[in-house]
Amino acid sequence: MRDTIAAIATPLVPEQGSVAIVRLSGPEAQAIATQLFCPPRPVIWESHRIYYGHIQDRGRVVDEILLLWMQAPRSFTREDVVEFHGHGGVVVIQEILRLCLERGARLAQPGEFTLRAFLNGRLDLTQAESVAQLVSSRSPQAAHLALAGLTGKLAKPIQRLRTQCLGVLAELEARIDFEEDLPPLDLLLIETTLAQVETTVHQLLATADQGELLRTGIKIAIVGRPNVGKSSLLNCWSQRERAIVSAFPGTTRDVVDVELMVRGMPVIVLDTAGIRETSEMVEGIGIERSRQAMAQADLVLLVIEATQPWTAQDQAIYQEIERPCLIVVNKTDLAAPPPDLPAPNLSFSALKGAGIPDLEAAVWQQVSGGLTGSNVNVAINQRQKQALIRVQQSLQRFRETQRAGLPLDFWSIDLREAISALSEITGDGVTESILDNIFSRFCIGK
Ligand SMILES: Nc1nc2c(ncn2[C@@H]2O[C@H](COP(=O)(O)OP(=O)(O)O)[C@@H](O)[C@H]2O)c(=O)[nH]1
Ligand SMILES: [Mg+2]
Repeated sequence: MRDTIAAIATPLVPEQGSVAIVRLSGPEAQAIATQLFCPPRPVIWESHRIYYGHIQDRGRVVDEILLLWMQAPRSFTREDVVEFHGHGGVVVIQEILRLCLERGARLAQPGEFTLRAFLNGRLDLTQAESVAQLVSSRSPQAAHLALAGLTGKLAKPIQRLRTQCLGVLAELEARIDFEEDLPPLDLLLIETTLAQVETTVHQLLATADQGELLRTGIKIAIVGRPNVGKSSLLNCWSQRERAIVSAFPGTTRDVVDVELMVRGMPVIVLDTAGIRETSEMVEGIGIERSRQAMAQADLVLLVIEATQPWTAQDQAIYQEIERPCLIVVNKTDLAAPPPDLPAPNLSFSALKGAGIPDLEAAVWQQVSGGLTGSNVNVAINQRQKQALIRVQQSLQRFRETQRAGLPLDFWSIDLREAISALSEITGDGVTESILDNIFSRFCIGK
């Protein structure tokens, strides 16, 4: 029997939020609540009802609250759960928590409510991880992916793969144990089944990078010669006067960053010092930083100006770029873009604010690599990616073992390894340390 845990489930920010919640989960939840809660009339406890009353400590009123009672197993943790919804603020809610702890609850570890939901079979591990992802989502796209995971869109294909592998394993094991009583192995069927498994694994693996980008966002560096309008582009795109714009070349000395949303994806845009030969020290340091930003970016926007042809300087900067690159031809209010540019390009005018939809479309295209927003249904995280790579490797070894004509026992070792990697993703038979690692990244109260 597990103990009863308690935590503040809402953020603790002074003067923010008009409701604060303490959550209790475990066998003693109701007993602890009864000791603290004073309703105006005697309460007949009914699950999933809200009760009005006060929290009292030895006759002293601590807060006026609403109490939500959810009886096991119809709760997030599948345990008895009580939530006290108090008036917000930092002090009072902490006092309610303290009273719960005094009456025998234990302060929950980060992620422990979700861990219990997992241990009690309400969620599998992919869903539990999606809870953390949903909470930390910084964009609608990322939240969309997390919700897909939470509703089991990732768990289902993984379970299907596992069932398919188990089917093949059963065939093998049966032959190992009772070879003489059974028809020979259907090698063709095994091959097609495992080929299907590999295709799905491959497809899932392809979602990892997209998922990562949608969750954490991408970095875009704006680079180019001095005075082509890099800072103007940043200001125009972010609709803020973030970077200093001037007619003097060499104005921007340091990297300036702004966070934007492009089609629901978080994007950090870095404006950099114009790259040129200089003997001026501070400008030189700035240019060094431009180069660093350029090397670390997921996408580089090389800005040139329409009033000049593609110059030797543009070419020199272009050759330094080792990341995916788009050329932005700025100042098209003054002249038409020069012909024959060496990379995908688009027309822009920071002065007129023209070209932003095209720029965002091009950025999205570069990043999503053909996947359109709503088509990204699920995305695996790094842990799931590592496990799927193990599945891939095991199946590869399976083939080699089979080709080498080794006995069936050896085939089954490889297959078992694939099954165990799949089980690790959903949490069927995971180790304590994997769980610790996953749930320690949650916040307390989740
Ligand atoms: N006509 C025109 N001038 C621009 C445009 N964008 C920037 N400028 C001007 O070009 C000069 C340099 O701009 P700035 O953004 O500081 O360039 P940076 O050195 O590349 O950051 C400033 O005088 C801007 O007003 C544009 O789209 N059209
Ligand atoms: Mg500038």
